[in-house]
Amino acid sequence: MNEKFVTLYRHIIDQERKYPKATGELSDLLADIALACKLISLEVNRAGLIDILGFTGTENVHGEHVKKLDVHAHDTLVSAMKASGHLCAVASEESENFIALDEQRMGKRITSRYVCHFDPLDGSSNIDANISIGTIFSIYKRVTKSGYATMEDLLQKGTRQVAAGYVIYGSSTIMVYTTGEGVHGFTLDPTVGEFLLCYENLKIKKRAKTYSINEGNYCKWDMGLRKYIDSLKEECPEKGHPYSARYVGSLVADFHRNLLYGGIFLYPADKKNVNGKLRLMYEANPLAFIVEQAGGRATNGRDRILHIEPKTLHQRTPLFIGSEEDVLEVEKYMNGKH
Ligand code: AHM
Ligand code: MG
Repeated sequence: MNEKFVTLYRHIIDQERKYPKATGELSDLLADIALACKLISLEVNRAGLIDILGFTGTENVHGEHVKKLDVHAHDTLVSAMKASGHLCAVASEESENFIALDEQRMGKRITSRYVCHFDPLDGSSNIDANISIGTIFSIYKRVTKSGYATMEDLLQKGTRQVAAGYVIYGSSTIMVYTTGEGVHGFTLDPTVGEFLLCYENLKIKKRAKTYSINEGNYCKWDMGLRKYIDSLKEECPEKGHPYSARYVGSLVADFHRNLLYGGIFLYPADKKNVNGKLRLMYEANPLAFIVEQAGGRATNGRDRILHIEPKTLHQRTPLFIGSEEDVLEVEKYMNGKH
């Protein structure tokens, strides 16, 4: 059998065996997230049929309530996490407050050791255009010892993540995850319903030739960033300029492409969004953990993303993420050192 014929679950268990004291809870939790994402993937694939099959407004032909896909993804993840019993709280981009999960399961009192943050369906403005979208997740150990989770459990620095990953619903469904032991990717085989290993120990190029940014916001950026983007478009063979521009508008898709081919993704602060647009806990932290594990870099233009002390669940941050040398270069421009 091909040595790469490894299922996601087998891979997670093999990683866990490196730690004799591991309880298996994190492995189960990752498997439960993968299951929820398979269900979301099915629904994403059916999304284009909604009109054809006669759904009207918020009801289908049977008079059943039809949920918007992002709400459906949120509900699926929360239900799966409740059933898993390994989380004491879930925070989601789709919900204003975190959801504390009951510690009572099957008549027994349990102490769940983890909390999880989700962006249930990233790139939601692309759903109706059949463009890649995804789910992003980030797992921390709880800080409090028992009972219901508190905000202290949810608001931890990115360096404290024990696992993070994303699932991209594209031409195939792919899950990428890290537990701090490298970055690994798996493609969903829909015939058997299993995620199969396709990338082991992914590493991002140190420098690349691709940049991803919403350039329509150019007039709202500060001068340093404008100069940096201008420089990428000038002819300069020593630096490999001009770069290519690639922007899907789904962070998870832009990030995934840059992870595989190399590149830099930028969502800066601007005159309108003074703290940027993207969310620290749901988007920036998990992808920063992954990119660093792959040998890349993630900052807010000044500081490492993983070092930011979160103050609120839905806090935003500027994000510069991808190939290390490219991110270092934009930081020089941003800080007037170029
Ligand atoms: P979402 O989580 O509501 O989908 O919003 C985040 C998305 C990212 O996926 C993407 O990188 C960004 O917003 C695109 O923003 P813009 O349309 O301003 O370029
Ligand atoms: Mg998002």
